Amino acid sequence: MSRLVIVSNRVPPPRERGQLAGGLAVALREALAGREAMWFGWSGSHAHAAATAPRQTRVGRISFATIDLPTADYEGYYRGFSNGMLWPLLHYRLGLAEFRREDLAAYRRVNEAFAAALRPLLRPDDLVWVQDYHLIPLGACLRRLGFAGRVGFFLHVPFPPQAIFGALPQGAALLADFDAYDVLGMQTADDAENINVMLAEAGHGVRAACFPIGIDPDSFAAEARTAAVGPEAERLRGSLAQRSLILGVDRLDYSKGIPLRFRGFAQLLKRFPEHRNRVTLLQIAPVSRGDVAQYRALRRELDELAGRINGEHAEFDWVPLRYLTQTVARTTLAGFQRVARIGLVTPLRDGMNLVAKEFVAAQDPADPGALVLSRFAGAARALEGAIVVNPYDPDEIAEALHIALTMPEAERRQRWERMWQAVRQHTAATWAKSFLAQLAAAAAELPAGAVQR
Ligand code: ADQ
Repeated sequence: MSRLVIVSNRVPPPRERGQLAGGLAVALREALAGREAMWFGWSGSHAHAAATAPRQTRVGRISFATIDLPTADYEGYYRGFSNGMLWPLLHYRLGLAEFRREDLAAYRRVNEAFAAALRPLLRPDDLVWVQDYHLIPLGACLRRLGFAGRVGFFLHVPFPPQAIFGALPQGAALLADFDAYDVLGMQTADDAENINVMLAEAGHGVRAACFPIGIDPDSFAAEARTAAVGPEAERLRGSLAQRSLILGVDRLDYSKGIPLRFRGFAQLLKRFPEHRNRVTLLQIAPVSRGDVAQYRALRRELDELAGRINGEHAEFDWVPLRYLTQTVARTTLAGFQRVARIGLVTPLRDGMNLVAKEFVAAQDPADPGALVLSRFAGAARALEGAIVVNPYDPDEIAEALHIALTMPEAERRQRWERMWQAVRQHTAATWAKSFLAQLAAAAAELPAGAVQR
């Protein structure tokens, strides 16, 4: 079997390498298991000079190779172009995007530096799998350095239509970079359609296909079962005093629609007063990218909004909205999701949204909670049993919460069953397996006897 080479902005930190945990690592766990693999990315440290040799460590059959980056390059590449420009653009939020030519230059420099450090480590029959929007030009950089093996790319976030992507300065060059990949993966059919129209119009040969990412449903369900009878879940249950729990779990990010979600909850309390003092919304949103201005503004907005909603609606024995910006351990969260009557997932735009799938996996099949889900999350495509809302309309969120709170048990069970089947159909393992099968097949298409590119 060919060696698998994963490239992502960050690699798992040393303490997590023995037992891979956390987002991408969980998704890749099965793909990495049982084969030789290398994971390449930024070390998390800054360097003074541009070119540093990669540092390599090995844990079992996986080797981790990391490079340091000069502070200024990293700022322009990560905070500037990746998160200040591409993230809002790819989430349809042009008004929040900030373009600077020097950021784009740093983005290209860092991609070149990644390629230069990675190239000598590659073998001709490796399967190289590049992850996400930070590294779009990497494939083309590797080709320029003479790498002719198989390289695939997966975009974890949405891909917008031409009318939005077209606003990106020098966007044609970035679009052309996709052409270096043998396999191009998107989360949903809509994303694939959006990019394919543009690729075709620009005369590029590559086409994107859809590989919806998932979770490891059985292990998440088991974790939730255990955690739901653990001390934290017991404390949470005790504090609710029989009230129904509505749960929101997100990174503190403007794509997640948290302010409108809070307004939707406030509308519920206004328009459906029978739920007053009978529900609690717990929103867990650890600060992320706190050094980017738009994220600091979001935090201020939420602090104010939460204070206002509680000031207006709280009673002396009831605080309707509990809002935490600290991190909560993953296991504890799984338990909380099982305690919740409603999972409230209302991103304005989201590649997939794994929290929605985790909520489904965490439920008690005998008495499951209901999921209120934005139609603009990739997950809405698969989770047909969810109560789907337009997250821009707080009144619609309020109505969906009311429906969920009053839904008969039989309907909850029937909806949950459909969602559970979907969560088990598209898992982290099937995602990685189907992508890698296509990438491996890219070489098989070469005519017999042909020299590998
Ligand atoms: P994210 O934007 O980070 O990921 P999401 O898919 O919801 O969004 O979450 C990824 C992981 O982070 C999940 O396992 C979730 O449990 C965890 N997480 C989220 N909020 C948390 C919190 N408050 N505390 C602890 N853990 C939390 C990007 C894209 C998504 C896409 C994923 C995977 O934006 O659309 O689903 O990549 O491709």
